[in-house]
Amino acid sequence: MSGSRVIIHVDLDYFFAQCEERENPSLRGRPVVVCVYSGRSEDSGAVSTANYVARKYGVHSGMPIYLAKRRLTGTEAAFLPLNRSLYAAVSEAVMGILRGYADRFEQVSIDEAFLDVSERVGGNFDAAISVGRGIKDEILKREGLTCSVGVGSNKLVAKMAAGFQKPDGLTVVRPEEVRGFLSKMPVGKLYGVGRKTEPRMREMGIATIGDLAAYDVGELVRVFGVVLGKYFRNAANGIDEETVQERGTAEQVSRIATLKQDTRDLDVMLEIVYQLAEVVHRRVVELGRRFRAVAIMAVYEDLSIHSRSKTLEGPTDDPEVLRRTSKELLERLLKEDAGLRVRRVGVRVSSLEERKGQRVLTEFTSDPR
Ligand code: TTP
Ligand code: MG
Ligand code: MG
Repeated sequence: MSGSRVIIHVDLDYFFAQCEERENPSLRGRPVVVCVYSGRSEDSGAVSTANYVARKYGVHSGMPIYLAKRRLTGTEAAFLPLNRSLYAAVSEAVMGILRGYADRFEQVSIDEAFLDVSERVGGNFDAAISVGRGIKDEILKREGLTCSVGVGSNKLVAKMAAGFQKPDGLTVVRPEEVRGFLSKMPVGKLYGVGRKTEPRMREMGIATIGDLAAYDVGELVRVFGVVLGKYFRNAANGIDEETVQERGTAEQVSRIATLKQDTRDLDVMLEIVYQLAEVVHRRVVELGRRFRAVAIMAVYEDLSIHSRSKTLEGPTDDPEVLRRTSKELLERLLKEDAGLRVRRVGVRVSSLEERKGQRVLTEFTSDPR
């Protein structure tokens, strides 16, 4: 393996609406809004997605349908119900194409995926650009769809690059360009900074990703906790070690963090454990899996390592079960251990199983992994 990893992120443009345009070319050029009707009254429900013509009128995912209608008054807009089986079939075809371009492949949602191409391009970004072009051409030719592609040295940068120019974009961020690329963007654009976190950061005087990168890490940890604080710090600096992980192949997911001081205080430890549990949970959901076993581990002041684990009655992806079980295991460990202070704590889930069913409407949380 040569030095730098090369990761490609692909995200289809206005995916559901583009599928509809493809099936019905008379929609092209008109505002197209795909709706999730709640059924309560004629226009109740939310916008699933809209094409870029409709977006010019201020229509976007999540918006109430009546509001989208109001904004599109006087236009030739089409409002369409979801056609899930169409989107699922198109998604499957596209993912099949993408898989052929990757050394390692990870589908993250119905319309996006990461491709690790490090080996096939030998670490060369110019070669990766050709791969990106090849992907765009083939998806257009075979499926009649446009997508946006990002190339970067890790998943975070590749994803941000793909979002930089949409629709039909191809953006490359070389390792030496990462800082410049990120630093002037508003902090809300950073992957993981969601609707709750952004205003909080703005209050702290953090307006851009560059501001966040330069912010005192101790203060970030104090405000957001050690797990998120460090994540924000790294992400803002374009650092991300997360590997491209084939869905269905992960055996376990774990996260570990160092406590501010060695301690045996349950509450102090739980605060960190809950943060770790949240990050682990997100990752499991991202991988499309459920877990059957949970473990807690602790590294003590003498550097000995001990853990406690539990097998659940059945597979689950319930975050509350993970929290509750983690707490129970930590309490048990502290009761049974040698009484030394704890330096690091970790949370692990294993016995992962494929999660069946729809991810479409649940995968859109905007806060961190
Ligand atoms: P996205 O990739 O987030 O959005 P998009 O493909 O519609 O538009 P973009 O060009 O910006 O990528 O989501 C993929 C599909 O998931 C989208 O077409 C519809 C669905 N979706 C929802 O149903 N609800 C939502 O809130 C979002 C964001 C997406
Ligand atoms: Mg998309
Ligand atoms: Mg997407």
